[in-house]
Amino acid sequence: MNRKIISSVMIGILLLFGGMVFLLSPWHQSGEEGSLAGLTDGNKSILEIKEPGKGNRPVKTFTLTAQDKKWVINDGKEVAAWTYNGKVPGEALRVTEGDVVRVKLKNDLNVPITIHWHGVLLPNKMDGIPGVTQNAVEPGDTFTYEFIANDAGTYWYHSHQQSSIQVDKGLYGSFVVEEKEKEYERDEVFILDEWAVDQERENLSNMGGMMMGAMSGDSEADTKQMYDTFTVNGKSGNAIKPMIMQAGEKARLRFINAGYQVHRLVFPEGSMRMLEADAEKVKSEDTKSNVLEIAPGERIDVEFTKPEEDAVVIGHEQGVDHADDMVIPVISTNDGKNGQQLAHATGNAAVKGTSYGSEKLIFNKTPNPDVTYDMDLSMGMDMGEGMSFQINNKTFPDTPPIKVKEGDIVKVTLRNEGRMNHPMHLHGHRFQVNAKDGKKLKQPVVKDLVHVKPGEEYEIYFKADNLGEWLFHCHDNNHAARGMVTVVDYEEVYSPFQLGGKEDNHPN
Ligand SMILES: [Cu+2]
Repeated sequence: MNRKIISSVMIGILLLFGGMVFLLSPWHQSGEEGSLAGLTDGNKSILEIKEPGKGNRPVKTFTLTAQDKKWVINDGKEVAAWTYNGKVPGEALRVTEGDVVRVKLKNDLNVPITIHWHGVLLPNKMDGIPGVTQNAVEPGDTFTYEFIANDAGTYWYHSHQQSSIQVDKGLYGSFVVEEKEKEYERDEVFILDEWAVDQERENLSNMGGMMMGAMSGDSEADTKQMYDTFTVNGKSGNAIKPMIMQAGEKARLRFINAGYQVHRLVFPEGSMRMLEADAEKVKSEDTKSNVLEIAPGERIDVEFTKPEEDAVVIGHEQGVDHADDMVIPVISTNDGKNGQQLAHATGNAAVKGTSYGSEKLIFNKTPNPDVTYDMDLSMGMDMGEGMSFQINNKTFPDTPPIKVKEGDIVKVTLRNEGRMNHPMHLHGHRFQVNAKDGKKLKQPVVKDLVHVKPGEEYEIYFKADNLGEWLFHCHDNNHAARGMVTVVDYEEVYSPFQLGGKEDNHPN
């Protein structure tokens, strides 16, 4: 071939490459500006929705200050984190069911932020979505969140302003609502995450990863490329503190996946039984599996029983890059051995958030829906905006909303036509998963996040019983930032807030 042709082809490839780096970098967000279609009709502002009385319930008060912090993940691995109260994860919040929770957010960062209470059923104006339920909290400002913690379970909180960037940088923490009568004395929270410690690598491989993922069909290639370190409660490998437990001792372990990759944890055989998924109790009669799969954004609680051996580990399934970063040693004495070098157990078939039926259902038989919505999840390549993640071939804020009236029963069929995983999360409601791939589930599951893998289809039902404007989006925040977001839009109410604007409201 002619040398000139070769070099002009090379230049073309380089230009394309360079353009993609710009277009796909996390700082290049698609244009969210103005009011959302459908969110401006309705007679009542979401700020005027009547709230339940708080009576003389106990009030638990917290202050969360968002601030910069150099965070040490492990020796030699330090990141410039954004934190709530100087820690990654942020301050762990614990209350008792029925408490009034009052959290004052103070913003000492130089970017606007919010707090979203992931999984908590609360009034719309406390949901923390900039441009939908509030204005982003500007640097130096404060905002107070207040709601009743009605339902015991494991939750988490995180910023919902530019969440693909802000959650990535550490703006998240656990929120546990304890039962009035606690079943387990020993109760621990573990938040799983991935970090791009080498920031320079991040932008480049973000693009490369997405491209490769799209071409190779690897459903996680985008995030695998981008992140080089796994963490448990902000630490990795031998910096993770072991749990000290005696043989036969039982503990409740609450796992929260704050990252964008699926994590599979391998437990010693016979030591793990699932208790709850997304704060809903499950019927886990079968305890044969020792592998727990946790989707991005998902919470799963298990009962763990310490085996006879002195030291064991709960570790990430092998065969995945950085698996050795994610290991929780469990040892019987604090004698300096930290257990990290122990062999991981080998796993059998994994259990996950939809493996067991829920104890309490919303619908005892398949209801007749008032509203049906087919949600096709797909990937697109738009040369103007880079790679996009679509709902019904549109990207947010142009995605068609799910229009409901208070009291409606809503059926949504989620279908993943792309080649990447989409953990879809609904705010302000729980839904019941009734069918997968066209087949009725023997045991329906109540959740607020369903992990839709490539080719899969789920039928979910929920009751429109919480007036407001509520996001329904992919919890791989990189996908949300590139369009995979829609809104459950109640006819009766409107949002007085705007996307973009001088507040710079960017919910994804
Ligand atoms: Cu997704």
